[in-house]
Amino acid sequence: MMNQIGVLVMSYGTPQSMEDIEAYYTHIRRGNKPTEEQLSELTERYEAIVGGVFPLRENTNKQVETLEQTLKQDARTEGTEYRCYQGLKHASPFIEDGVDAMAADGIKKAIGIVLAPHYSTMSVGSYIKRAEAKAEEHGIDMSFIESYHLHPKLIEALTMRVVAKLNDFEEAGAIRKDVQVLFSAHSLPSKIVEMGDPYPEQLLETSKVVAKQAGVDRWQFTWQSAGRTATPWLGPDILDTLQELSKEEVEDVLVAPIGFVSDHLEVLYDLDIEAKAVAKELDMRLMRIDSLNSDPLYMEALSDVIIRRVDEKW
Ligand code: FEC
Repeated sequence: MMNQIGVLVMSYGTPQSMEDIEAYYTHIRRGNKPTEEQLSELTERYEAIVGGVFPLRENTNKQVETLEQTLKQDARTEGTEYRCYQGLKHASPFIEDGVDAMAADGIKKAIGIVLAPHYSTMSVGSYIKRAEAKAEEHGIDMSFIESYHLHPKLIEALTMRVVAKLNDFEEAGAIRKDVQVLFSAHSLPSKIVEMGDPYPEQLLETSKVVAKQAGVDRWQFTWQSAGRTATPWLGPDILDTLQELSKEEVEDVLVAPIGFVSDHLEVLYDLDIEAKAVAKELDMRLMRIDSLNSDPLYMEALSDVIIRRVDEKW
């Protein structure tokens, strides 16, 4: 029998339908139901993005499919069958379902990877913990990719997107060097810093390298999408950053949400609707780089880290 490697591709997850939003939100809140007000606020955000559909589901499906094809096409995988399985953090198929599916197919060796390039104990770390526990139950030998935030192909894909939008700014009459580039990622509770979490540093590393390769001098990192809880979250938030930039009379802003790899609520609502509205009020022009989704370079970055890990381990 051909050598088989299972690849558990993990992603955040999104509801299947409008009726599923409550269960999804309850899962995010670790079993605590949202209030009516919280639920309708989230429902309205989904309605606002693309009329109540959930783009993350289709994007994740496509990423998993394309990654499997990319692995198959790589000459280094000849003689080994790579099979990709999906495991979502907050929706079905859950991470545990993905590991069960690998076990049902007789997979004995597997790699776990998250569709988020930067490591945090609260994000990628928690995906890994759940997959690890389930793999142990099934006796699957599993190795995890913790981060890939400086992979040259990821950097190239992001750089190309920054350059493309700077070109658009120029065509629209802006002065290229005056465009302020904002790299952004999902905020997390600020206690992660005291815990020595690598998340903020890794995000800065990606930002620095992309800025350098795209020839951008005028940039800064800012957080977005912080939770609405009483605990402090990492800042500054992008909406405050826009206010500050307006005081400095910045007119053109390019947002590069490097912590995300798909079109979904945090990009399509928090940036394209909320941040754009604030920018408009401040008389600023705001554009956003295109999301990676199933970009071939991104898929090659993922397949490269997976193949290398398999070679190292087995
Ligand atoms: O399009 C969609 O349906 C899903 C979009 C979505 C992505 C995403 C990614 C990340 N999150 C991260 C951290 C937190 C923390 C909390 C939290 C809460 C929410 C809520 C929604 C939501 N997140 Fe999310 N996140 C997405 C959506 N997230 C909806 C609940 C309502 C709200 O607060 O807005 C707070 C709860 C908790 O303590 O767990 C923390 C991080 C990422 C990026 C890495 C990754 O993809 O895993 C970090 C996409």
